[in-house]
Amino acid sequence: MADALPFTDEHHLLREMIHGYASEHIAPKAAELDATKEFPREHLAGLAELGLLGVPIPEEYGGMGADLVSYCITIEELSRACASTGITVLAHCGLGMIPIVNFGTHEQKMKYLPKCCNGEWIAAFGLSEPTAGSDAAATKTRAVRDGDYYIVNGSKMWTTNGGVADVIVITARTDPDSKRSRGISSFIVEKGFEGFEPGKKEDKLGLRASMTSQLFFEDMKVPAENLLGAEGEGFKNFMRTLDPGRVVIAAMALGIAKAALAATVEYVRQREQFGKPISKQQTVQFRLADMATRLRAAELLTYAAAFRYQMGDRASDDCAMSKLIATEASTWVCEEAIQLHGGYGYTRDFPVERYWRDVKLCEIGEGTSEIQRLVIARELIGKEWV
Ligand code: COS
Repeated sequence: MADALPFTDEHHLLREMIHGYASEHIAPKAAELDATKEFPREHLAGLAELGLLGVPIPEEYGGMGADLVSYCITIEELSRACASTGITVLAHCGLGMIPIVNFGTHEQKMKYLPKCCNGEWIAAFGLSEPTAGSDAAATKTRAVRDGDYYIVNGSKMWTTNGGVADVIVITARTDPDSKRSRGISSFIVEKGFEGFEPGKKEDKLGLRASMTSQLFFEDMKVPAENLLGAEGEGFKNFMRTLDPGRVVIAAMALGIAKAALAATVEYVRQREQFGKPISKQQTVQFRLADMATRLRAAELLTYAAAFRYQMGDRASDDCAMSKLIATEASTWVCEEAIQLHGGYGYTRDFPVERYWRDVKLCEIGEGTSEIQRLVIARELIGKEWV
């Protein structure tokens, strides 16, 4: 528990509650979901009952009305139990719903948020495209106003929850003549819109129960009232969504790595070699110490970034730094966990290989480590020098 930071009693209680619930109801099924790739719909129903699908969503729209720190705690604890469930909630709540909270009209919020908070609808967020990944401003999907509608053509890639979502916030280019990022707008799309087609589920290395897919728009008719925020502001609004989103990915990685560290401590205590538990070997002790230290440093920066952001600071640098350090440290910790398990760690009989497969995505999604370094460098020396 990072008690050097100003956590409140509510934060501690929330963590305790989710940890207890997730250990009992979610963690025991994580390996099976990974093996079967079954979407964790059953978990979502239980989480909706506890109000955990709308932690940072205002109460008037059906959420818990809690802060970013509470939301990070939620995703950390869920991911510690089952990372596929953690990322599903993250994509639903932080990426799918938060842009509607931040940029939507009252009518849009009333229409979409309560149903997403109570689990009736699943939300998602579509930014990346086959040729617009790290270079998000290269968006090719096109939206053309036609009377009371926008006609949208194009596709999205790597959309978490994409194939199961009822409502998806997407970007599309509305003005091809404006500077790259300025001609982009965002829209709220419903799965029943004419011309909308989700692609197949991607076969991924990890997070195998989460649903990642392409989305296709062929003359998709989007009512003009589903424009989210002002025309031309879509890119900036997504960037504003990604700042806190990156801290949440850091928290997700921490949750997975904490599970890996706990599993490793348990293993080295009972595994005997050379006549004694391997936990008595100094080389093993030093590795554990390094794992715990790197995780603690990452945890402190992650929650410091969350506290700074929720005090009203944009904090792009701290958000990017927290994602960079927490995801790289967590991947390293999971790899060490496999090594300390020896041959057993390389099998599916132990959970550490799954933790490593799951955590790797955190270095890629919501901006690769390279993009985080670019954001940090730009904050330091200005964009023109990078
Ligand atoms: N908050 C608010 N506005 C921001 C912002 C932020 N964090 N970051 C950039 N902007 C604004 C800029 O100020 C600029 O505004 P003006 O047009 O008024 O000057 C505009 O957005 C464009 O920014 P910029 O010129 O820096 O955009 P670039 O194309 O150079 O690249 C990066 C920006 C690379 C940082 C961006 O494309 C990025 O984050 N890429 C990774 C995408 C990603 O994370 N994808 C994961 C999928 S989402 S699950």
